[in-house]
Amino acid sequence: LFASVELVPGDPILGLTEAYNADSRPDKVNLGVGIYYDEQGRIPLLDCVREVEQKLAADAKPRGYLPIDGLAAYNLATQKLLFGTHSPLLEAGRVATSQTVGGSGALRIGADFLKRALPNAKIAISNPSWENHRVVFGTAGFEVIDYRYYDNDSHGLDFAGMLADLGALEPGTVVLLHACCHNPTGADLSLEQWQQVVALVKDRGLLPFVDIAYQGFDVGTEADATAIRLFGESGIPAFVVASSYSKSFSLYGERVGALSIVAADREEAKRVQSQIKRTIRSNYSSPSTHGGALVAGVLGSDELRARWEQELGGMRERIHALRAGLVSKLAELGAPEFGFIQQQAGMFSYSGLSKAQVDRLRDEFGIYAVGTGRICVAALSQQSLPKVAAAVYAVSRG
Ligand code: PLP
Ligand code: TYF
Repeated sequence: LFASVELVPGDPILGLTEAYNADSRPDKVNLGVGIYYDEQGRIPLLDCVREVEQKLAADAKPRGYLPIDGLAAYNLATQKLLFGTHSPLLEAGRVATSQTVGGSGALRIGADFLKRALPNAKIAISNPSWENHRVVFGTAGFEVIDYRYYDNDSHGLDFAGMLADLGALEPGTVVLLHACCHNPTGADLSLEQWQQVVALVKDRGLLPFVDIAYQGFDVGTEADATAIRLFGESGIPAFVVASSYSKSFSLYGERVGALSIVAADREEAKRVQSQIKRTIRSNYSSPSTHGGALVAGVLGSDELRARWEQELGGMRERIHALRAGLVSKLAELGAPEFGFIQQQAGMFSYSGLSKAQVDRLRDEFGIYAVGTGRICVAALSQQSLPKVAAAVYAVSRG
């Protein structure tokens, strides 16, 4: 029956972890997948999460289904975190939010909804972008086009190219934007650059689709939501936000995300939400209970929320220190040209290493990075740093 079914190549990033796991070298380092590891090389379980989890276990509840669009307390807390506690959009009832199966689920439900609502719209994504963006929107039936984003030579944003390409898009085109901590490059827009992009998007009648998977990993939860806040203040009639707590709560496997759609008014938001619910219903019916309850439990308590901000700040500051450490080690070794790594934001750095250099890192040193040269800085440790710096230096001079 399935004789003609073709074998699909594995995900390049997740495939790296498989290869890493199979490697028997004791000092191997996995800088492939986008996961934050602590100094001991473990995925942290945040204290604030542990506390809610213990309370939930002590007062164990039956597991009924959640509503199609998830836990109301979770959605409300998510809206405040994204749009601001006193957002006029929220007060006007213009935002329809649904708990989704991770940020990935938010992207896919959003894509399916948009394809139905705007069947002729195309989507523009940054070049490069998280590879799954192209896959998700392509699978939902979108024609995916690129806009310029990254300049390999300067290791930073190609902002002029970005503006030129966005300015040439047909009105009505959906534009996928990374709110902060761009995956894979680590190159972000400044406040002034965001203001220009928001003005351009508004002028041109484009539909922003903001992906925020790393809120709190660059500057803080408020500052990292700048793009959402600016679109919120801009007066545009609609935009979409896909958000994820996978990283910010270190809850990768709980699949905690949300889709928020800003509509023109309360009544439009209601109609949009009814469509979103239908889309979810026909995919997975309703989200799971546990992860949402953890996040809602933390964000619903002033004390636990403050502790979360503190723990998130700890992860953020540790990444900043690892960036600085890597840059200074490389400079010490005689490779000062890697200074740009310190300007990049979030978990990732586009290191500028070629595919051949990445292959050498793996084969000769047991260091795993993505073939594009993306390294996950959040997977370094003070212990692995000297080895990684020496290896990067060696392959960059080879
Ligand atoms: N968007 C971006 C840019 C990401 O990097 C990721 C995860 O790596 C996601 C969305 C999806 O996150 P989740 O694991 O919550 O599905
Ligand atoms: O490292 C990255 O860019 C991601 C990580 O269900 C990832 O691809 C892995 C699994 C998943 C979502 C994201």
